[in-house]
Amino acid sequence: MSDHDLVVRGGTIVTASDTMRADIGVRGGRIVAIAESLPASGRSIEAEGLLVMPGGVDTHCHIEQLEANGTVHEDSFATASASAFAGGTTSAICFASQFKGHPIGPTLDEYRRRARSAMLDYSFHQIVTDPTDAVLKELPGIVASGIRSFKIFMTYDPLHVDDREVLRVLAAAKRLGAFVTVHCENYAAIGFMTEALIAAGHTAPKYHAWSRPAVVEREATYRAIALAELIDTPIQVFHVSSAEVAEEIARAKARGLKVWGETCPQYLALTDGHMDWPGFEGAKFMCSPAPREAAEHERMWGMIRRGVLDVISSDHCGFSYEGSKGKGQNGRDVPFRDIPNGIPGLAARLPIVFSEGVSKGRITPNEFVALTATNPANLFGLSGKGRIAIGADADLVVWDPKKQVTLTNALMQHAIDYTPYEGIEVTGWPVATIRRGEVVMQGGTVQAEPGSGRFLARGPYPLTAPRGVVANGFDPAG
Ligand code: DUC
Ligand code: ZN
Ligand code: ZN
Repeated sequence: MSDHDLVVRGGTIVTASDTMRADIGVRGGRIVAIAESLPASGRSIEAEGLLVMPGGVDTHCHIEQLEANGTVHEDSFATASASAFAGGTTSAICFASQFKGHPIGPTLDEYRRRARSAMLDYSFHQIVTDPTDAVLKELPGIVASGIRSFKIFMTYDPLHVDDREVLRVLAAAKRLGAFVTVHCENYAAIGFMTEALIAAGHTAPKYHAWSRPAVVEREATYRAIALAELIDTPIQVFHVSSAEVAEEIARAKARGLKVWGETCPQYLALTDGHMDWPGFEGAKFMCSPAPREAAEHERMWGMIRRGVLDVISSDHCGFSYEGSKGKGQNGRDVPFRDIPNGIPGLAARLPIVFSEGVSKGRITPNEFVALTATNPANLFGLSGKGRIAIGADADLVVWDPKKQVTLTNALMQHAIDYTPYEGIEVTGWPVATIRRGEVVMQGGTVQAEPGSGRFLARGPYPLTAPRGVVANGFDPAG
């Protein structure tokens, strides 16, 4: 009888803390041996001259998300899984969104049903848009089912919560031991700017960025941090676009608050200039917060190196350029306000971060692993994910650090008809992806059974516990 189902042989293992030349033995979907040389048994993957890293963990993906206007994001759990594997990612946290005025339960059931076709391992962030008393009563059951994080939006019409509602969600999360992620942009300011721009005839996609400059994000980030401090609830600020926003997180961390910061490849590789492409093309790059000026990229890498931003997710979003569900769903002559926000990036995330980060000497390979796998797994309580250690899930990516690739939409293997990263040259590319010991991508060919992805139920974990510090010793969360 062979000892291992799979041996990854001869590679350079890179974890968040160590680099070593060793073989990895896998049995029953887990890592059971890490040794200088393992005997031949089961299937082998030859990794001589290649890096072997934890499979990517993408804790911010909009997959098959249901919109209030009745549309559904175009990437299904099956197609998004294929895209994830193509890019070296093996697990993701996506979103189950509440519709305002409705209970969470039935909609969450619908997400659970849709996710049954997943091939990657997944969990959900529960988006809370309407924290009424009745909805707050649903939250304990949701957390007990393993959904241990919420997302709140400080802007967007069908999703936005006001400050009092932010506090209600933060307090509920504290009571339940759940972690809160926040989309920080000032709703009223964006509304005001949008009206002013449109009144002045500024309707093209590029004015999306003008309607929400960094100050709008910085103000909301400051406010979210202050509200989280009031309740003593740890938060992660999602998709930080610029250093002046990250500076608010740095100040919070320096004061000992439990505040973490996420950024995304679009804030390291795209600019506001992309939204000025001719005609409707700029819509391909419209996301919120908006990509900033090119000079911001280097400042953001500085924030990453300082540890202010400790997770890089994709914020993958499924709107094609063409078609009735895509960027032009409301027509192509509409003002920027009526173009859906969000860009796809699940498959491009690791290649862009590796190329811009490691290949260009801005971060080490170990920092790359920390940012794209280990930190997100730890922060969201995905035990067994994001590391290479005995007993961990055998989620691995075998990586060619020298391979040069020009990104094309075909390489993304998603259901979206474009990639905003088309034509970008990267150095570093995944040659095989292994999910729980199964080779699910090799040489660009994805092979996995729809439904083989597992729901990752997340139990309590200490990292995101409150600090136990409240003003005047009075705990407003009860
Ligand atoms: N921003 C979000 O917050 N969510 C989805 C897409 C986007 O651009
Ligand atoms: Zn967001
Ligand atoms: Zn998002």
